[in-house]
Amino acid sequence: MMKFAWDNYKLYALGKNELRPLTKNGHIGNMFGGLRGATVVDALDTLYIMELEEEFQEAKKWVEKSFDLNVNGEASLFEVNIRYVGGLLATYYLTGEEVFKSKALELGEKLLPAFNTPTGIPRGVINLGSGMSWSWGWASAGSSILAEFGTLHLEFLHLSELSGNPVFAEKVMNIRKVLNRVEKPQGLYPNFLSPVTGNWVQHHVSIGGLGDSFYEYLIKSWLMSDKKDSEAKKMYDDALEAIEKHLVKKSAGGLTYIAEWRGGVLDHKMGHLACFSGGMIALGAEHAAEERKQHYMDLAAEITTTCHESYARSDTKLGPEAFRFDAGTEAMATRLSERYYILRPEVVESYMYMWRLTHDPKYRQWGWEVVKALEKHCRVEAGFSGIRDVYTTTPAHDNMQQSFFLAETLKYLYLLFCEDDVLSLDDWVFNTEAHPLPVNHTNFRASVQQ
Ligand code: DMJ
Repeated sequence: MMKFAWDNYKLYALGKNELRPLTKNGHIGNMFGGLRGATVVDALDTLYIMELEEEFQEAKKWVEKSFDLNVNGEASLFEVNIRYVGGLLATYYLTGEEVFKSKALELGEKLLPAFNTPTGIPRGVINLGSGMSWSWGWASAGSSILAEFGTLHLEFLHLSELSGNPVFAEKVMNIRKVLNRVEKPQGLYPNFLSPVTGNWVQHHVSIGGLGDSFYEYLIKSWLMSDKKDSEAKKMYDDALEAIEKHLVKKSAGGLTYIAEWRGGVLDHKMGHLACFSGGMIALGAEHAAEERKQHYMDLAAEITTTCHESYARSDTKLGPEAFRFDAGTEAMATRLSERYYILRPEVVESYMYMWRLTHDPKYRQWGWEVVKALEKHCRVEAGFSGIRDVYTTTPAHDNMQQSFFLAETLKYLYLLFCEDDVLSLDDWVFNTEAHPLPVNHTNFRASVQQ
């Protein structure tokens, strides 16, 4: 599947950001500020891990010869960080090849002006040429988004480690300081924060979109520091406790889910994005206090089962963008606009963690069901495509092979069927785009002591 996805990207779209597999051309989009080759950079480590050597060399050659960082355009700080910086760092650590390190550092420097705000909380959009930055037009009152400014920590610590320049670590440690200072309603972290005042702008809390990877990076920061960054661990433990108290619910049919919270009122909906949380909670459970371990492992398994149900209850056996638990509905989309599947990884990500941490064979079976469904409904003549409605067996295709399909979905599926020592969870943490970063078994210099 990886070879097919890559070969078609290479044939029809090399150097563009994504492949359009129906029209057999490339897509550029507006997330990466003039940067190109998002699929190349996102795919590098997956090709390498899968030992697709020829294909890895093709991708590497593109990075060496054609990857231009002197661009001028509006980029999402978050997306550039998780896909490009994360992809380059991971490939450097896997291969030791300097080109990936130097590109990561050069790109990291270009992201720094986004932090020039009164609080140091970065804005979401940055012009990679001029360094000007601003907030997303859709984010209320010029706010910054929790999942965006809260998903820089892992990559930025490695940028400091590799460059010897503490500035990257200082930027993300300051974000943590601001978050520690601000009052949390019921211990929860709302999704919108003002980069000017450092106060919340709205009280919407979600472990899905807009919040998700902030929580993921807390537990992974602790793991990546070889369990030295106890502040991150405490923030994770406290946040999870508040989430469990206020957001975790059981449906009439017995399915455990994590609702969204709007100023105290619950929205009984789970996004596909929220399905990463089964894996995250399992990863944290391993290191929880003895008396809480089993409790968190059970919670992780229940959430993963719910996400599996969202797949199993569809005609394609792929899950919708969001599913609900209201008016008699259980784990199904109720709105037409939520029935699509864009090759997202979160459900197989949780299967991979659950498999590694429990070795219950059902997770491999569930992963195999996804493989079969992808082959049946998403494989088209020239690549893999998202589908517009998971509840019909003849779905229309969206004509987009997302770069995260190669970075994450196929990588997690591959790891689900590998031995545990392939990228062992003791030695690597995966950034939120599934790019593996090494655990620092020696010591992170600047970061943790500050
Ligand atoms: C990916 O880019 C990352 O996993 C991110 O954290 C959330 N969205 C996509 C995949 O769904």
